[in-house]
Amino acid sequence: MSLFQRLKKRMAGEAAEEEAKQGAKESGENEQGRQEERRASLSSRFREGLAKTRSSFSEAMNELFAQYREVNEDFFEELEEILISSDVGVETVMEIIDELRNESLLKNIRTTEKLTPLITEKMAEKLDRTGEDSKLNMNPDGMTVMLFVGVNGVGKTTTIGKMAHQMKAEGKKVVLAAGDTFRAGAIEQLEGWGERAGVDVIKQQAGSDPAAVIYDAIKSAKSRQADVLLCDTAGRLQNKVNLMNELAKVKRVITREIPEAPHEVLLVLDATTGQNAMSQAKTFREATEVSGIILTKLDGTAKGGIVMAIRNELNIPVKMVGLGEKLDDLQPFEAEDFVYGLFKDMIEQAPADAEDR
Ligand SMILES: Nc1nc2c(ncn2[C@@H]2O[C@H](COP(=O)(O)OP(=O)(O)OP(=O)(O)O)[C@@H](O)[C@H]2O)c(=O)[nH]1
Ligand SMILES: [Mg+2]
Repeated sequence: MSLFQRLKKRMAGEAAEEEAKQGAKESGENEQGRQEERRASLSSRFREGLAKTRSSFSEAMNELFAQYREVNEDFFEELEEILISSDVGVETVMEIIDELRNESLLKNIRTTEKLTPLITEKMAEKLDRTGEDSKLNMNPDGMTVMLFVGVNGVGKTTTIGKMAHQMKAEGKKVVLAAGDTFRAGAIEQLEGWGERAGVDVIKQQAGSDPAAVIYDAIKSAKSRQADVLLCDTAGRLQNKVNLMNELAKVKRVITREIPEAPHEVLLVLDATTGQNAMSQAKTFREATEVSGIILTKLDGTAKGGIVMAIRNELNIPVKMVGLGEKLDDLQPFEAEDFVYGLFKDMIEQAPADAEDR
């Protein structure tokens, strides 16, 4: 089944799910009803989080499709512009447009209407190109250590709070390490998240050596038999050599204590910074081994296309996305969910025969 058909099915399925949910409510809230409700609320959160991107994207696409009924060179040029202005990334856009051009010739697609499924499929393909696993790497026997890195204000501490909440809900014992000893108020901020999530925070006083804090945290977390240790770090500018060296030191300390750790080095990027996020990723990748990206504030941008640039041009998996400021606004990244969130309106409007292309 093509992706487009799957997405259309899903849309019908969700309508049915909504009905089932209603039914379950009326028949007195059984367990199945509650599960369905939870699933529906997760996927609707993804859709809500992408609302800004979707509305500006669909608006531009609707205008484009209204203007062009026939597939021609001008159409491709304008499509190219829309994608670039959604921050999809020039390299990725070029690939998409070239492939669309070739395939529309090959498949003899002449009307823009019939091109919609191909566009959604191309975009999903770019998101899924490496087929990479977006699952977090967990230590199967023993404590998992995750290190969070990134520039100032991208959402490292907030993401740690959200993740602690989720992991605790899954029944894991989580401990947080207050490795940002640099910024005023950073330790208290992490403690606040610790309280909200109901997990312990290991700290030292402000200004102490972050490597020492992390060392201490590993010992304490081990003795508490924690399943997961999430380590906060100070936001660092890409060009501050000292801070970058400090990060390398923190990582060495972790590896000395647990040879296969850190199990994840998660680079947190702010989606609202667009192409700047790309250059941050490149610099961090040079300074330290980044195992995954967490893209925050997707809810705050109309240029969610940045996910595609990151996925397609960096070769680092996007493991999770932040869709808001609340505890449960962190979601695993699923290419299909993303494309669905982005194209919902267009899929709805696509002609019925577009799906059996
Ligand atoms: N809308 C939205 N806001 C977010 C998201 N994630 C984080 N934020 C907000 O971004 C701001 C910065 O978040 P922090 O977690 O303090 O960022 P940080 O990377 O730890 O910053 P430093 O410690 O200064 O380096 C806060 O106001 C958060 O509420 C998100 O997914 N969506
Ligand atoms: Mg912080």
